[in-house]
Amino acid sequence: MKSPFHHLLVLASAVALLAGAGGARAQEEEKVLNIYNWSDYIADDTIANFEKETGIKVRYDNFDSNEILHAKLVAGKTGYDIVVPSSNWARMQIQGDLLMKLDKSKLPNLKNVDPAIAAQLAKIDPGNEHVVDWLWGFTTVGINVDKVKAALGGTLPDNAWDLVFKPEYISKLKSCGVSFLDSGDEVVPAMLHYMGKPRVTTNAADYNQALTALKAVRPYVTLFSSSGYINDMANGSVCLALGWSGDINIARQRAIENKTGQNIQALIPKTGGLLFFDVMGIPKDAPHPQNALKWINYILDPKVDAGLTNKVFYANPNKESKPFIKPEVANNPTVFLPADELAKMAGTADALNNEIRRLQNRTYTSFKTGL
Ligand code: N2P
Repeated sequence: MKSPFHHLLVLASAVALLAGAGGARAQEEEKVLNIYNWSDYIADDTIANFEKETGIKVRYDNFDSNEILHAKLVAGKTGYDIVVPSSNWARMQIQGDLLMKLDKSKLPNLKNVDPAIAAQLAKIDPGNEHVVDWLWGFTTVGINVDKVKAALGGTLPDNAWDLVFKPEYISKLKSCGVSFLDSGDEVVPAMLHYMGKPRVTTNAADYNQALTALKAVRPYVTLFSSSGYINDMANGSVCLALGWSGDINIARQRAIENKTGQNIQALIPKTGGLLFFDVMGIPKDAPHPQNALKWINYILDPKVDAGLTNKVFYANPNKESKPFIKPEVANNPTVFLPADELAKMAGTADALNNEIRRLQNRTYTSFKTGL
């Protein structure tokens, strides 16, 4: 005999079923994805192919510094579904509860991620729960080979950092245009590293020394730029840049394609550049988190990741993408660093905090403004 509660049970499960269906419906998002990424950091067809594949319309905005992205994330309600901070900044954002945990069941392509890269990122995101590598590269020195050699009388210094940080070199290059990245978290750690100190430190005396050394080269910096310097190098109006590895390679490529006659080269400093990993994350208050997961999974397709690297000359984390990378890109040691060079790079394990950011900002602003 059926229990007197039978009808009640049937009713309860029917309600549960309906609620479940309603929940699923509520999860279906409008077909929009808002992305905030660095400029010059994507292939021509990456967005169009995603839109075709998913029917999701992408709105794509650019930034040029972690400082700007971080300020927006802290303020909240950015409207963005995907953001791409560098990993040392992502650590602060994860600790500040600004990024969502990823639903890995929606990311089958995580299987393509090189375990060595995942291990690197686990240092700032234990368990790889919040972020996935977009691309990685290093902060370094780029030159117009012919102009720099001519200005220096034929020879380059042994350590490429000398070009930007030693007055005897940079003073000779001012007349052909010198650009520095417009970010305290680039210029200050680069100088600290050049001086043989950790790129991230809380020692105020180190920052004072860095500032003194930076002030000595300030008269020779003609431009502060984190994106425009690409075209300036390509067309010959900047001959020396403290910039990013891939961007300098983009300048090289543009010079070749536009036949500007400029021979641009990214250098690998003898003492190593500053390694960075830029990572995809989903803001805690993202309006379209499901679409964001679809984007991350799409990017981790081997061909899509290879397309990024082929276009912007930064390494991707995808171990299955190698066969799709053009030989001239695969063989470029400033894209895929040889193991001995990689070992020399100043790593990213020491994340930032607000105290370090204050020290960096104070040093950088004083350097830039001369006050
Ligand atoms: C994009 C360069 C981004 C590298 N053009 C710095 N994280």
